[in-house]
Parts: sequence; structure tokens; C-alpha cells
Amino acid sequence: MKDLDKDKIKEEIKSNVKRLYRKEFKEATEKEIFQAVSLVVKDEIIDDWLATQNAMDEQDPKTVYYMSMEFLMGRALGNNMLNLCVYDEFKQALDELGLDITSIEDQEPDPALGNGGLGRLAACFLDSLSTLGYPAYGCGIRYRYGMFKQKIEDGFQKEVPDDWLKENYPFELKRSEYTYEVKFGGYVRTEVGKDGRLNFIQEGYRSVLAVPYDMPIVGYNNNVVNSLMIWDAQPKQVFSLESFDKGDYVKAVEDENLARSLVEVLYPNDSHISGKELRLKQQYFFVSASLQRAIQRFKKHHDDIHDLPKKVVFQMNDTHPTLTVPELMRLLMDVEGLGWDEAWDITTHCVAYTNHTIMTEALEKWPIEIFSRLLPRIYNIVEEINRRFCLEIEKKYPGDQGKVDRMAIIYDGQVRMAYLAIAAAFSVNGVAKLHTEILKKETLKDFYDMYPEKFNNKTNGITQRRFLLHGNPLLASWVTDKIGDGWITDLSQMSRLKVFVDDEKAQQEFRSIKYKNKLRLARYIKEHNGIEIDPNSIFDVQVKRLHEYKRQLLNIIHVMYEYNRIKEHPELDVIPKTYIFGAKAAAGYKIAKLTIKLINNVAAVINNDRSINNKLKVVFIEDYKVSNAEMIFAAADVSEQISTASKEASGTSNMKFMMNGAVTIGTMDGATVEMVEEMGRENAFIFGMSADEVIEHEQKRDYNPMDIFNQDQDIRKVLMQMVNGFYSPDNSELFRPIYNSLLNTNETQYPDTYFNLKDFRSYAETQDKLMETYRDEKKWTRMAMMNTACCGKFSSDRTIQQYVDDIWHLDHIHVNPLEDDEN
Ligand code: 26W
Repeated sequence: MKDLDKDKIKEEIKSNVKRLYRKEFKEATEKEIFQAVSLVVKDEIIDDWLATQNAMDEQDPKTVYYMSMEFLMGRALGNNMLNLCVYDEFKQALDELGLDITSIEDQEPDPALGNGGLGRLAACFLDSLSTLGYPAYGCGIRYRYGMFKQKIEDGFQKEVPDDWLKENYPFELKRSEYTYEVKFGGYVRTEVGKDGRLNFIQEGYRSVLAVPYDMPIVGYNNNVVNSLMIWDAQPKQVFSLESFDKGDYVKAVEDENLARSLVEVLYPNDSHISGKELRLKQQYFFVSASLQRAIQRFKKHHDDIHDLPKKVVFQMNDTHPTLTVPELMRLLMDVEGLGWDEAWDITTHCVAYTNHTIMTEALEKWPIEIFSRLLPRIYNIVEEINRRFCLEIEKKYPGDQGKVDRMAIIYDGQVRMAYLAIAAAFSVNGVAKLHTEILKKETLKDFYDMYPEKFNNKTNGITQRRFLLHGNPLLASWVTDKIGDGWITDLSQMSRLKVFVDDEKAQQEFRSIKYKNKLRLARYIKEHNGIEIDPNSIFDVQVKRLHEYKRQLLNIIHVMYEYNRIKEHPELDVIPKTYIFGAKAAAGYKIAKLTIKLINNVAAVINNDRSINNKLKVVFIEDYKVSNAEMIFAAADVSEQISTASKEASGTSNMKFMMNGAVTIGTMDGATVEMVEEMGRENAFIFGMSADEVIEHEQKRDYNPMDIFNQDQDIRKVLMQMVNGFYSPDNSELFRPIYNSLLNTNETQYPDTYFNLKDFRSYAETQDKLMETYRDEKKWTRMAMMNTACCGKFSSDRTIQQYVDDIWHLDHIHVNPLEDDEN
């Protein structure tokens, strides 16, 4: 489709090097060449981007605005080349210039404007929206510093700022023409207008300018390029002596500080709410700016604002963008001049909400003191929404004050954001079947009883274009060899691989690809961690954010147990195993950070014990992020999905492993349940309590880990080693807090909240079974191949199609490539 051949590419790269750096090509550094290559790719994108814009103007399709505090995009260069279908041409061109395409890709900073699952899901969704040809904007924040870089020093996590914009980032475009003002604080004055209506006027406020940067979201081979708009903040006027003269000195400095601090940093926390005022400011900032741009776009083609729901839908990615509700109300009433009922009718037909967690610590609540001071007019509106909502509850459940208290949006001095979102949204969805059922039956039961029609499930998915086509080129071309390349845009075709799972030759090919990917990861680990690992050992991998509920602790306790066993029984015939961890802990999450230290200390002891003959190795990969994740999934034999059942809303790394032919050891939690449904339980290693059992124990409060500790000598030994200096000779008390979290009853918290000890035996037995299965090469390869063959359901293309069918009802856009003479 492109008239770019490798010779033209070479020419353009060289000329860009000259243009950008006034250098001959041979003198350029890899960084400079990365910029030059990116510029060629960007030029390719621009025409399609424009054409998509034109198509949207002409066809005026219904458009989704995906509102999210986080977009964990990962690197763009390789992905863009692939989606433009020019990757091979670039690879050849660079080859002929004496360069390796992956080392050029490695020069790109990893745009990490997100924490984990929720942010990465948003990025996968954008890729699918463009590929399926649906009009969409991602709306977020252009954090100056994204997710911190993780350094491991003496086994401890150290957070280092992620200065991703230090050098010019090639895949963004500043759009100053879409600058909007966003106001904070002050007070609201009312005034009766000429028409007799009450007008609300905010005065004495601080304000900033929101300036968007657009990033292109390239669809696969279809000329569609949507935009991710991420907002930067600028002061209205830069501090000047002039304003000092006018007596505005303090205001000018304050505005400047506000703008600077607003988008400074992503909150690196995805488990506990921080309740920080600045975070609420960030939320309002990007919501207000995005809505203003959306409404301005709408009004370009429409006179009647009542038609907004026909053309626009806002999807709120968790509660973080819930201010979309009152801000849309404000814009419709205070700016567009509508009355309450009309505004509410429009708003409730435009907003939808996705829930991503049942963990109560993560459910956002804002103290009304902060909320009303920072957003006085918005607070007014939320109060009125709450007043009307409580009346509605009373009407439905007369006399049931308990109901009203449980469901009120404003309660006990706080604004409950999830309840605000549900009261206004026309759709509320969970992210896996089990998760949605738990929302309906437990977490949000009152709301489900009141609005059953709002609730629906949308099981998460991932984009095969990044996590197979780009991340695992060997397996990708093997799949294409076997079944053609239709899977790239229709993952359900993967099921056609099933005919090969018993084919000896195919099995051998599959194994050899896995082996090569293991070599690639081993090289990376050697380079980045200085640890030598054996590609013939089983790669058992757990990579995800560090959380107690995800139970990295269960994993490392089991490693400690295995180590003891090998020491005690050197005659045991075990297959060498390499346990690989990768995880960032929120900077203030003490027990999570200590778990990282424990993993590293256990690694130090085990990896240096010559007596165990390399039967066991433990590696902690520093700075787990999208770019190294792609490589890790491709190399994994075993995928650890061991959360306490009911706690992991969906999980998405489970799907990435599955696609890449790793076999899961896991609990029946999140989307793992549906993976097992697709491939059959015989193709996974399932253990532990079910969600129902967990919930029952939680309700009865009848679990006492001390009983297990007292009875199980192996567990006892491992836990004693945690506090007798075995793994921390310089400070035997170092890991006491972890020990206490498992065993100590103090009044406020339940010991072993996440049932590590309860599930331990079942986990250990299942690990043994896994190792026995691995001995049977054919059986194992078949299982691994079945994983790849059954992953079809877990494409984000499928997920997005379901959002479109059931919630968004978007129109397709048809993009015709620009004619040459238009270029
Ligand atoms: C307020 C702080 C905060 C920040 C982020 C609380 C909670 C979050 C997110 C909801 C956490 C998150 O990333 N959840 C994950 O979302 C994924 C995508 O749906 C799911 O696959 C994971 O199971 C869920 O943990």
C-alpha cells in the first residue's frame, strides 16, 4: 500500500540525519538514527492521520472518548511500523545500513503514563479501536514524569524519575489551537440573568491553560489513525514584572506554580487511594479540558446540544475520570444554558463506567472539605445529584434509611466517586465474568438491585499486534506459516492451530521457538542483571505490579520451601527451574517493597549455593515495563496467576502468557476462569480456594493461619527462616513485618488476609504435578500449543467489538488514503 521501498527509506533516513543533526549518516549515534527513522515513520502516518480527520468531518460518526488517567502505551516506533505494514522494509533498509532494527527500537523511551493493568488496557483498546475502524479519542494527561524507573540497590527498590521527554519525543504533535482554560477554587456567585434564570459565576479562582498533545494511534493496515490527546498545563501568563506592577504578582506566581505542579507526575499507586489534593486537581484538569474539546468538536457539526448522545459517548476508565459527570452537567447548564432535567438527561445518556477492582482500599473517596474548596461549582452540582438520588432511593425503598446511607453519593464527609459514576452512567461494566458477578452479588449489590439493566460484563482482552506480532516475531511467523496471517486482525482464527498440537514436526518447531526466545531473555538478563540463567531450565514467571493480593509472597515462600527440600534431599531428581519475578511496588507500600527485598535476598542465597547444582535459580528483573514484558512473555514456560480468588478483577498478563504458549499455574480468579473455559482445565494447573470459598471465609472470619503454622512443619521452617537471619544475616528482624502479616493477630487486621498459608499446600502439590508433566515433552508441548491455539477470545478486538455493540454503538469510519496530489 505504501510507496516506501527500502531504498527510499534509506535515503530518507540519511537525509533526516543531515537535516536534524547536520551530520553524515556514518557519524550519527543510534539515538540520532532513532529520531531520523521515527521521522520517516511519522511522515508516513501524517497523511492517514489527516485523511482520518477528513473522514470524521465528512461522515460525522458517533465517537467514543475513552477517559483515562493512565495510558501505558509502550514504545511506538516498532508498533507503528508494523501497523503500517512497513516493518520488513525498514528492517531491510536498516540492515543494509549496518544497523539492527531492534537496537534502534531500543533507543525509544518507553512512554509509561500508567501504572499497570488499567493503563495497559487503555492502550490495547486504542489499538483495537483504530484497527477495527472506529472513531475514538483517548483522553489523558501528559505527565512530565511517568511511572518511575525501578533500580534495585542491595536488593531494595529505588525509584528514579522517568524523564521520558528529556529528548524530543517524535510521536506527538502539539495542538495549541485547542487550548482551554480550567478553573480551580474561588467561590460561586449567583446572579439572576436577563431571562430570569439563575447564573452561576465562579470568582476569585486560580486557573491554568490546558494544551493538548496528540499522539497518533495507527490501525493495522487500514489507513485509520485515531488520536490520543494528552493534556499539558501552562500558566495563563508567565510571571512578569508587568503583573507585579498591576498588583497581580502573587496570582501570577501561583498560577505558574499550579500549572507546573499539575502535570508533573503520575501517581505511582494502584492499590490505595492517596487522597492527595493534587490528584483531584489532575482529574478535574484533564476531564474539563477533554469535555471542552469534545463539545467544541460536536458543535462544529451540530446546532442542537440535545443531540450530543447521538454522537458522543464518554467511557470512564474506573472512577478516576468520574468528574466527567458533574463537569458535563456544568457545561450544559452554565455554558449551554440548559435546565437541570435536560442536562441530566443528556449526561446520563453520554457517560458509561468501567469498574476495575473490588478492593475497597482502591475505591476513590474524596473528603468534601477538599472537594468543595477546590471545585466549588462542581461540588454544588454533586450535592444536587446526591439530593435527587437519595430521593429516588427513598421512593423505591420507603423508610429504609440503611439503604440510603449505604448508597448515598455524599456520606460521612466524603464523596464516593464510584456511586456518583453509577448513579449517572447508563452502563456499568466489570472486566471479567467472575468480577462482574461479584460486583452484582457483593460489592455493588444495592446498585445492582436498583438498576439491574445498567450492569454488564466486558471481559478484557489484549492486542495480538503488540504481544505476538511485535513481541514474538518467531512465533508470529510460525503461526502465519501454519494458518495464514488472518489472525492479526481476527484472533479467533488461532483455533485452526489445534490440528497441529499432536503433530511431531510442529511440536518440535514450537519448542525450538520457545527455546530461542528463552535465549533472548537469558541474554537480556545477563546484560541487565548480570545473572547467568540456564535456557534449558523451566522459566517460571510472575510479572505484574507488586500487591499482597497478587501473592508474590506465596510464590517466594514456595521457592524457599523447594530450596529446603533440595537441600534435605540432594538425591531428588528435579528439573532445573528458574523463577523469574518482575514487579514495581508503590513507593509508599512498605510490605510490598519489603517483599521485593525478600525475593532478592532469597535469590542471593539460592543463586550462590553451589551445593544445589543449579537446580534452582531466582531472578528479579529490574524495571519491569511494557518493552521488556514483550520479551518476557515470549520466553515463559510457566505463567504464575496466583491471586487470592475473587481479588483479581481480570488480569491481562494471564492472556499475554497464554498467547505466547506459556502454561498457567493459577487460581480460579479473574479472566483465568474464562481462559480455562476456552482451553479445558487439563491444559492449565489450577489450585487453591475458589472465590466463593474465599468470600465465605471472609464473611465468617473463621480462618486462622496459626493452625496451619502449628501443623505444617515445612511451612513452619520457611517462616522461621524469614525471621532467624537465614535470608538476612545482617539483620534478622528485617523481614519480621512480613512474618507478622502472615501470623500476628492484631485487632485491626486479619492475619494472612490473602490466604497464603491456606493455599500453600495445594499450590506446592500443583507445582510438583507441573514438574512431572514437564518431563513428558510431548504432553507439555501439547499443553503449551493448546494455550496459543485457544487464546482467540482474549483479543482486545473482541472486547472492543462488544463495547461497540452493547454500549457505545459507534459508526465505522471509512478512510480513503489521500490522493498523491493532495499530499
Ligand atoms: C486510586 C488509586 C488506584 C489507581 C488505579 C486504584 C485503582 C487503580 C486500578 C483500578 C488498578 C488496576 O490497574 N486494576 C486492574 O485493571 C486491569 C484492567 O481491567 C485488570 O485486569 C486487573 O485485574 C486490575 O487489577
